[in-house]
Amino acid sequence: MQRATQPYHDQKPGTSGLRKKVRAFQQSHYLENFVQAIADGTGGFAGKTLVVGGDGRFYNVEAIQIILRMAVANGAARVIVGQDGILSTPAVSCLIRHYQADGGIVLSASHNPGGPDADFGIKYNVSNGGPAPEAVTDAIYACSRAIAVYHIAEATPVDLARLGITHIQQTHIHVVDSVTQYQSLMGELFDFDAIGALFRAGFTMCFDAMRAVTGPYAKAILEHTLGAPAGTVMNAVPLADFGGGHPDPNLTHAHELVERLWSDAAPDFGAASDGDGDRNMILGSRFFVTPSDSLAVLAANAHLVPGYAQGLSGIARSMPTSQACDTVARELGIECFETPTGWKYFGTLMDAGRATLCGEESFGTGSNHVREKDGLWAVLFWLNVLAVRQQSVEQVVSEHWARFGRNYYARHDYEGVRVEAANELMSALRQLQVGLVDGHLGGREVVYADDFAYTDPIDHSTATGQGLRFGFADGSRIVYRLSGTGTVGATIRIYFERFEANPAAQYDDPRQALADLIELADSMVGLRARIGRDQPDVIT
Ligand code: VG1
Ligand code: CO
Repeated sequence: MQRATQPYHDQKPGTSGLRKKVRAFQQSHYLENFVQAIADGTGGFAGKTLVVGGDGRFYNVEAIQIILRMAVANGAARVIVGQDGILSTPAVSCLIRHYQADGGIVLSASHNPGGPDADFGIKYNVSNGGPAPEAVTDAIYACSRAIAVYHIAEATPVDLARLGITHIQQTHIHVVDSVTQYQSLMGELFDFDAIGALFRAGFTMCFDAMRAVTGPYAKAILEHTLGAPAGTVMNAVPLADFGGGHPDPNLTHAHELVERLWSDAAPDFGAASDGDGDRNMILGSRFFVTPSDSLAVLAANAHLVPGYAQGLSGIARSMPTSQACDTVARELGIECFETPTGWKYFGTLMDAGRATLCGEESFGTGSNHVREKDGLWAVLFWLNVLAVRQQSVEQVVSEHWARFGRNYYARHDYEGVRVEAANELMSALRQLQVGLVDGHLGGREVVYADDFAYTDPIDHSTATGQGLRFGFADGSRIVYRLSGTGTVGATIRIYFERFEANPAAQYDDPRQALADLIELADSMVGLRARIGRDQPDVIT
């Protein structure tokens, strides 16, 4: 059935798909328009195989039923759906690759809160399993602005609880177990026997699923397969509103886990994942591993893990991610790439066999086993490394710093800032950059000052305006970016990094090591006064 519609003009995908308030998605035809734009912008769904699933947040199931009826009306041959509509983002990527699907639709707003007054999102992934590159999202956006009709079948809702195949017109709708395929991929990469032995020897861990999508995956793998005691996974049942919290694995939002890891009865290892299961936080007993360090440690220890024992082809990190992994890449004699923020920029490098591990400072780590970042994968990688090295998290990281030096790192986020104030701040910073190279800022010599631009080494596509960088002669830097995933006002992110080669001179507290840079970032254009804030909302 064909229905007439009118375009919405705000359906431009951001860093990771289209994210809006649930209420925005509930506007008449809003979701339908975007799904039709995905079909139209990718050559139609006719004859294609798609994977569909989401993180279980409010509106997940309603959206899936609409997408299924639209896939039917647009002529799709086959749709693979996770049971109860549940699929983590890395599991969608895994299934697209496993079934050699043409693409996939992920319903999630990741770490943003869920519920009728909170956030929803929709993202299209292409046939390599990764987020659509910009050329594709541009085409989808263009279609969304010109849309006049969409296609939707009349059909009763598909029973998403029941595994198996339903036929509607020419389309086979295949409801699959959300975990099985993903778990089998993890079993190929990691030494499950060694990790199981670690648990049998009394090693303790706590995994916080934050009432989001990784609960069923973590239970199945950690508790039911690897033998971790029941209760190792906390907040394991996905809820439509994540229990009212932010399912964001950092020291601020995963505070329940953090309290346990800093308590007298702290387990040996702590980890958390986000709403859609692609982020991870790694903790030791009273010890926090920055995501940038985690990437570097995994790279330096990859030879200990079966799936990576044959060596890494290269490492890729997003520009604001610390340069800790660059040092490891140099030592290993492999390539290291610096890309814009967002997992979509890693796809070409992994497809071309140039990057094996990829990471972002925003608690994202992954590899070429799928084309998304993967929270539980990072946790299993750490467990495998700990099982082989028989050391604590703190020992592993301290030895890493002693060998490679330490990149002190922090990110400050100012959320819900007035859009005009944020834009004015960015223009003031751009002004300040003019003619700044070889000059000084706060007593530091400036060696570069620019707006990060990127040319993909594989397909030569370009991205500009990816973050204002101020780099200093001692290797330290400050980066300013506006977030592309928020749904209210603007979010300003400021990233600080400083390298210390000599372990003897190291500070315990990164805040101390970065104090001068933080002060400078505020004073150079009067940041706090401009946006009327005393302190950041979140520090990671
Ligand atoms: C943020 C992170 C970025 C990440 C993106 C999607 O984007 O900074 O590194 O790729 O979220 O992650 P932004 O534009 O808000 O800085 V997820 O787990 O929200 O899909
Ligand atoms: Co996420």
